[in-house]
Amino acid sequence: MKKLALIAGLGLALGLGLTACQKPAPAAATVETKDYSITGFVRGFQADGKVIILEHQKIEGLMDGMTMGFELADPALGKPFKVGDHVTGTLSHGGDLYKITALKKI
Ligand SMILES: [Cu+2]
Repeated sequence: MKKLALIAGLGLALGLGLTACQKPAPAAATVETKDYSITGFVRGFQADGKVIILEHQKIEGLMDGMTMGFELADPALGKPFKVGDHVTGTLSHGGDLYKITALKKI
């Protein structure tokens, strides 16, 4: 019993030692986000309305026209729209993230 407790204590000390020796996590790389204007047609919704499918026109400096899903910064942003609506809004892009931050009917 005593030996077990000693081993457990040693393990704990080692564990603590390792934790103490760990370098602080590097600061998350700063991802620069940029806003783009996006215009297109609503083609559907996914993920309980958190994602809107847009058939969008060319987004200058970002991508050609295509139909794809975009995460909505707030699911409430997509609520007023239905499939077929012509919309325009703001797309925030940073790293691998694309997020619609504003949307209105044209
Ligand atoms: Cu696209």
